[in-house]
This record gives sequence, C-alpha cells and structure tokens, in this order.
Amino acid sequence: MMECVAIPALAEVSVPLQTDQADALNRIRDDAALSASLWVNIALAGFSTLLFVYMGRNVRDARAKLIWGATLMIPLVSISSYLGLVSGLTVGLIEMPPGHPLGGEEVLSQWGRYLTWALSTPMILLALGLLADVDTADLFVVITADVGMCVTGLAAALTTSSYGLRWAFYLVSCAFFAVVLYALLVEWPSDAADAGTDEIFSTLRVLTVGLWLGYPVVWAAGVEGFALVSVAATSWAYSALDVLAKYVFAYLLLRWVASNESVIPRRSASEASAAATADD
Ligand code: RET
Repeated sequence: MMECVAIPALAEVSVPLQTDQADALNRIRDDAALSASLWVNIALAGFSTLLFVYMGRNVRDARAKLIWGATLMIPLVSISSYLGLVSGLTVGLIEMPPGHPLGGEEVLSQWGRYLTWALSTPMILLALGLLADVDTADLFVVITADVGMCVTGLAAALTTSSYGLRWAFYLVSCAFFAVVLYALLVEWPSDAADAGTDEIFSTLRVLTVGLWLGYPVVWAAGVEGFALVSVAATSWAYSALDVLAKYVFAYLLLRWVASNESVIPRRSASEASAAATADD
C-alpha cells in the first residue's frame, strides 16, 4: 500500500525572510516614533544629495572632485540604508540569548545600519584622508580597520547563540575603532598641517571623533546591548548622530572644498617627489 505524505496547504508554508519582513514592517509602522526616526533621515539625505550636487557644480580640480565624489556618496548610501530599514528589508526580529536583559524575547534589530556603515564610513575617512594628504598605505589600513569595525559590530548585533560572544564581537569592533581613532587623533593631524589644511581638518576631526564615540555608547545602552532604552530611543539616537556625522560633516567639508580648491594638496606630486628622492 502506498504511504500518504501530508503536504501542507500553500497558505501554511511560510517563507522566513518574507514573514520576518512583514512582521518587522508592521512593528515599524505601529511605532510612530520609530518610523519618524527613519523618515527624517531619508528626507535629509535626499535634500543633502541635491544640495551637495549644487555645491560641487564648479569644482574642477581632480583631487577636489575626488573629495567631492566621496562626500556625495555619504547621503546616497544613507538613503539606501534608511530605505532598507523603513521597508523592513534590513531589520529583523532577533531572539536574544539567555543573559541578555531581554533574554528569550524577540527584539527588533536594525542590523542594516551596521551593514551600510561599512560603505558610508569608508567614504568619510577617504574624504578626510585626501584632505589631510595622508599616504595611500595609511589610508588603506585605516579604511580596512573601519570596515572591520562595522562588520564585527554587525556580528555582535546578530549573534543569538551566546550573550558573552555578542560582547566579544563588540570588543573586537572597539579594537578596530581604536585604529581609526589613533589615525584621526595622532597621525593625520600632522599630515594635514604639512598639507596646509589643518584648520578645516581639525574642525572635522573634532566633529568626527566626538560623534563617532557616541555610536558604541548607543549600541551598549540600546536594545542590542544592556537594553536600557527602547527600540525607538535607540533608533533616534543613531539617527541624530547620523544627521551630524554625515550631513553636517559633509556640508562643512564641501563648503570648504568649493571655496579653497587651490589649497587642496596633491598627493600625486608629493609621492612623485618621494619616489624621485628614493631613486637618488
Ligand atoms: C559599533 C558597535 C561595536 C563597537 C563599535 C561600534 C562603532 C560604530 C561607529 C559607527 C559610525 C558610524 C557612522 C555612520 C555614518 O554613516 C558598531 C556601534 C566601536 C563608530 C559615522
């Protein structure tokens, strides 16, 4: 006799990614404060993109154009990032491991933020590095450490097997972050002084270091870490930091670039002269 295998009705078959997305989308829609924290950034990123295109319309120098191009990517990546969050594509309901203050509960994680920081923060560092005229090897190491910071931050947020290992990833991310901070605080200022861009560099450095330090604090205080504040408060904190660390930062940088094109250093010239010296 033939054995009967029960086939579930089509409606009963759930596609995990789609179910999660729909659930996440509903949670975001139901929380007005959470929704607002995301839409505000989409609007500001759109406005910034148009403004930055306009501000860079007369930039002709090749290196200034490169800084401008990197800076323009910041709001463009941001729009994509926030659309991912607001649509439910890059958020998920994550069950926290035992030991976490919300252990066993499903928490709405905006993991897409960490993913897209791996694209936006290198653009910020590239623009700063070009402005300070740092050498290519330095720039490579710092940007690589920065990507490491974002990816291990993502791993910390997505680890559900162990509370301890979430913090282990967090600490590794902090170690990568230390490399970035060291460059910004210790190494790059003297390069900027040699390049004659120290005034604008030091303004942007204070802004960057001060604001970037806020991100690991929000992670630790927010739902991913000690869960001291709600999902909406965590999201607002990141969104507010983003407004200053991305759009205000980029605006100040582009305003300076647009009116000081002739001061922008040319690494190619100095590298050529260094190579010539080495050949002697
Ligand atoms: C995490 C958690 C793990 C430890 C550290 C972090 C640092 C994040 C930073 C993010 C900066 C983001 C910016 C985005 C702009 O688009 C990943 C929060 C150290 C510094 C400036």
